[in-house]
Amino acid sequence: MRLIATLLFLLVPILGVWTFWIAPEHGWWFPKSVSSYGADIDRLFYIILWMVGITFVATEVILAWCIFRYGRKDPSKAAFTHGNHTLEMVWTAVPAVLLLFIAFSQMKVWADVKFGDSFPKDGRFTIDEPIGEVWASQFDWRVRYPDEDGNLEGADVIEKAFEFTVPLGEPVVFNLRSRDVLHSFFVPNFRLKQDAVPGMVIPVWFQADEPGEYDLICAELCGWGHYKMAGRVRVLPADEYDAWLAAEREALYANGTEELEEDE
Ligand SMILES: [Cu+2]
Repeated sequence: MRLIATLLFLLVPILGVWTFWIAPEHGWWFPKSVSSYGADIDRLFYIILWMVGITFVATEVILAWCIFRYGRKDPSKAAFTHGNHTLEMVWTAVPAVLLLFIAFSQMKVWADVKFGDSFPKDGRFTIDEPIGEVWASQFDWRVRYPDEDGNLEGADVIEKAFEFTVPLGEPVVFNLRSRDVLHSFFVPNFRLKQDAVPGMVIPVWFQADEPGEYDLICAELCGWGHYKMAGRVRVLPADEYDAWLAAEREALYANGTEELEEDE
C-alpha cells in the first residue's frame, strides 16, 4: 500500500514533465515568434520555466520519498522537532538568490520593450511621431491613423475597427488608450502584452519581421463581451503598406462617382 501510494504520487511529476515534453509537437506550445524582441522574451520565459520545473520535480520526489520512508500502518506517535536553523537559512537564501537572478536578468529586456527612453528613434515612427493610436473599449479595438499633418482630429483621420495594419521590418510605435475600463493589448506572435488604462496614454512599440496576419486579443477580463475583442494585426511589406494607406486616404474623399467619371 505504501509503495502504491508512493508510485501514484510520483505520477504527478512524471505526467507533468511529460505533457511539457510532448507539447511542442502537438501544437500546444507558443505560436511562432515574429517580432524583433520575441526571442528575448522567450529566453526569459525558459529561464523561469527551468527554475520552476527543477524545483517542482525535486520537491515532488522528496514528498514521494517521505511517503515511502515514513508511511506507517500503526498509529505510532509523531516525533517532534524544533526546526533546523541551517536548513531554514538555506531555503531562505536559495529562493532569494534565484529571485534576484530573475530580477537582474530581465532588466534590460524590460527596459528595451517598455521604457520610452529606449524606444527606437531612427525609424519613421517614433514616440513623438507614432503611427497612430489604438483605442480599446467594451468591446472593440479602434485603430486611428493621423492625417498627413500628423493630426488625430478632424475628418481625414483614418479609423479602422479590429484591424491594425502595419509595415514589415521597421519599428512601429503607437499610443494605447482605453475609453472605459482596463483592457490589454495582446499579440501572442509578437510576445507583446500591454494594459490599456483609462485616462492614460501609453506608448507601445514592436517590430514585426514576418509578413502575415496575427491575432490581436484582449488579455484583461473587461466585461461580458471580453471574448469578442478579437482583432488582427496585418503586417505588410513597406511598399504595400504605403499603397494601402494612400488608398485609404483617397477613399475618405470618394463619393462613389469616381469610376463613372473614369468611364466617360
Ligand atoms: Cu477588453
